[in-house]
Amino acid sequence: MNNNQLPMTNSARSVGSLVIGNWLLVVRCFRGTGSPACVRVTRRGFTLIEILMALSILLLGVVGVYAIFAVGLVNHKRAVDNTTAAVMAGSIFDDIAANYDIYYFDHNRNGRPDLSEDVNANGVDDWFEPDSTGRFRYPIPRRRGYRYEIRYERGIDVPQELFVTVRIFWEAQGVERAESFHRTVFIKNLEAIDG
Ligand SMILES: [Ca+2]
Ligand SMILES: [Ca+2]
Repeated sequence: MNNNQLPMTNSARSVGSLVIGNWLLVVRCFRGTGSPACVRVTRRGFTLIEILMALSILLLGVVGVYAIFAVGLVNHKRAVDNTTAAVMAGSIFDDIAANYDIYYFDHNRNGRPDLSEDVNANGVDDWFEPDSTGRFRYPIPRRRGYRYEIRYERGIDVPQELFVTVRIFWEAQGVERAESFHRTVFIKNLEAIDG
């Protein structure tokens, strides 16, 4: 048994010491302390096994870097989406404060702008539907790929106080995402406008 294993063990050792010895010589070469043996080794070049090992190590590194890069891209997209949604919500709040009596009134008091309701019952808020000429009927803030809904709650003590919730929707990687934003907007003559 031992006699059978001995040659293999010695062979493995000699291969191992040969590889280590070669690398030491290569290192010496780079340090400028070359010897005839060094010159011989470097002239020999690399074996296929050595090239495959080097390529494997390189591949592992590249895969790792690519994975980090991919995660970074996803996070970047998410940050851009969230920022876009926040900017859009801000412009909607400002538009409500400025144009409540024209585009955002809630005469039927159901907690959402009358013009945003689905009067023709086709599942799409009416102000997101273009008219026959392809133009949107109301100059509400919009951005391609995003949609939103507006909800109102009225203050009890202050008659011109409107608590507005804007919910922004968009699609990312095939999944619908949503973010809610809240702001209290003061509308002069709120009660008079909504009757
Ligand atoms: Ca309404
Ligand atoms: Ca509709």
